[in-house]
Amino acid sequence: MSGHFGDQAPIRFAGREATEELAFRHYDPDALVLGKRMEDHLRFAVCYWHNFVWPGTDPFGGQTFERPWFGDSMEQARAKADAAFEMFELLGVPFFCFHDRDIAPEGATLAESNTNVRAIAELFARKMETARVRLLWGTANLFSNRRYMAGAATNPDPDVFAYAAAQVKNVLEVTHELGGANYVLWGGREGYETLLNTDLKRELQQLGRFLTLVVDHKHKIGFPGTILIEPKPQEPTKHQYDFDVAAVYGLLKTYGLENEVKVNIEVGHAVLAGHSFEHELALASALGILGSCDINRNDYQSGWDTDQFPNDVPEVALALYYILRAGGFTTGGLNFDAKLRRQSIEPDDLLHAHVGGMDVCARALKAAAAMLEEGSLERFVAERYAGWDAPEARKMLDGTYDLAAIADYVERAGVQPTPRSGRQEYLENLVNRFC
Ligand code: XUL
Ligand code: CO
Repeated sequence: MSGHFGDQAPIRFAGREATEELAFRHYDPDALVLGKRMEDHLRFAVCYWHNFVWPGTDPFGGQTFERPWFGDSMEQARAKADAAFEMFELLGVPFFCFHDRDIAPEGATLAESNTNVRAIAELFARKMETARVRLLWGTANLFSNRRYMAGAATNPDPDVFAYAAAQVKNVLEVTHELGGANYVLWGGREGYETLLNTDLKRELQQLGRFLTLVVDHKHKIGFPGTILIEPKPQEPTKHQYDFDVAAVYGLLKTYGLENEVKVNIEVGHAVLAGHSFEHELALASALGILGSCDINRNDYQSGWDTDQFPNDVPEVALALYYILRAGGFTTGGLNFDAKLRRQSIEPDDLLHAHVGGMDVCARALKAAAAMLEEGSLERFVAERYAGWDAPEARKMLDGTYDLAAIADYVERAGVQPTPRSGRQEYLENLVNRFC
């Protein structure tokens, strides 16, 4: 049957020697890496919004993509679902993700909008009876409509807080019914433009209460998935309360939610926060809140969120190295929160983008696994801190020694630190041998 992607056959692994353009050269779902299938390591997801909703606009120009399902009718929403599931099948991805407003048109009232979302979710459920694709996460769009221009949970108007809470309740329940592995809260506009009109302390308390309400409802309905917050430092608002992993951890600690909520780390958001992707991953792992990833890349020149498909193997390899070291994903995965460039207007540009991204991640996974197996990096770090295993060193950390006792020890033992090389260049060369 010919669909949106013509008579394109499902895309298969064909190895490095593949002659067809649309083939996986590295992503072999069944290949074992560190004893686990590649598909189960990477847990790829296709996002609904950039692929099937975004019209190709930029600040200077309007729509460049012409998709037959663009429009506000339920019929178009169903056609969009058909194209989406066609693409999931062609790519063989195990997961997808959506916002409520991606999948169905907004109605005149929230009840009407929720009915539309439910109708498409029922269509998804029917399609999922035969399709292999599963839901990685669902989320509510609490940022596009003008009612949310001053935030959702952090809005000065309690009616907006209530509306947002009701919207999240619906999508959380729909996500649960579709067997979603996670539920995501991206801050959207949870931040502010100017302090001159903002009660920052009050807004933070509202955000804490909102998060608690969501977690309580998750338990009430028995949703077994993970609640994830997706940090982003700015854009759309000048100051976002969920700036980065550290800021989100602070929020979670403040509201006693650090064992309930994890993070969905996006490459481009890490870059906007002035961090590297692997820094955010390593920090989240150290704090015990590493959940899932939005995998894309950002333009280091532009200063905004360009959401490009990943194509830098060493960058992704380092990221996957820290994910593997953290034990890999449990409920999380790699969601391609990435969009085409606006001149890529052919239907198969969507396929090329994902095939390339999946191959980059597969190459990176093999490199990361090899780094881990070879062990030099881990050994170097372990040896660098080996001094802490000595009895006197332990006493400084376990509370045996106070400041005075440490000072005595320095005198008694004639402690004289000897600087040692951090060997950064050697380690960078080592990484390059695997990528
Ligand atoms: C925005 C962003 C969102 C979230 C889901 O920058 O990344 O698409 O991933 O709301
Ligand atoms: Co994202």
